[in-house]
Amino acid sequence: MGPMKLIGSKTSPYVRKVRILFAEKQLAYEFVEDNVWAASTLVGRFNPLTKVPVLVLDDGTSLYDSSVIAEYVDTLASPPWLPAAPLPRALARRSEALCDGICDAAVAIVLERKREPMRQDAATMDRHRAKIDASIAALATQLGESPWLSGEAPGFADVAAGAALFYVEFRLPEVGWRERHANLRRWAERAEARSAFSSTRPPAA
Ligand SMILES: N[C@@H](CCC(=O)N[C@@H](CS)C(=O)NCC(=O)O)C(=O)O
Repeated sequence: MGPMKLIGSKTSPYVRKVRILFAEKQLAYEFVEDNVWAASTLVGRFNPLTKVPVLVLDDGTSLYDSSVIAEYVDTLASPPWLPAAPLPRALARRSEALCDGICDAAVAIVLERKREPMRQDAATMDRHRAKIDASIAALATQLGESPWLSGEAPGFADVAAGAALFYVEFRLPEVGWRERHANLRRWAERAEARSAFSSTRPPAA
């Protein structure tokens, strides 16, 4: 049985969510780097949406998107990071949806900024920025004075938040969430002390 192959890039926050979970669970996989924006990308062979991450299993089955992959990976090694009870599980998935939404809004701004200045839509960028600010404020409220979003120990929500918040800091440093939310800054320091987070940092641009 060959190792699972994770196709993605080191800068994608959705890919990083899966990489953090793999590392926390100490599961082996092969990381296949692919630039989904390049004409030569092979991702379309595995995901008709041509988006990363894709997880290719040893029988050739491909899984996407990142939330499907994360839930699958979580089932491969105990203890589970997603709670089993219905409402805690739904709330952990909600945190993931919130964090993925932060990533979607941040990616949209990054892509808009790559367009010619004349073609950039300020109103659209403002809408995305407002979603990011409100969602990060919601994460700060959810965290409160707990060490982790998931409570006393890190869990699924923390993995998703790590991918989203550190991506925002990487691409949109002006958001300044560390300065605005002292509890998120302390959370970030805890997360960065874990090798699953520090070893998956995007390379300096
Ligand atoms: N909802 C998807 C989003 C994945 C996604 O948008 N990935 C970006 C990379 S950061 C991508 O592949 N974009 C290529 C495209 O949109 O054509 C997931 O969670 O996996």
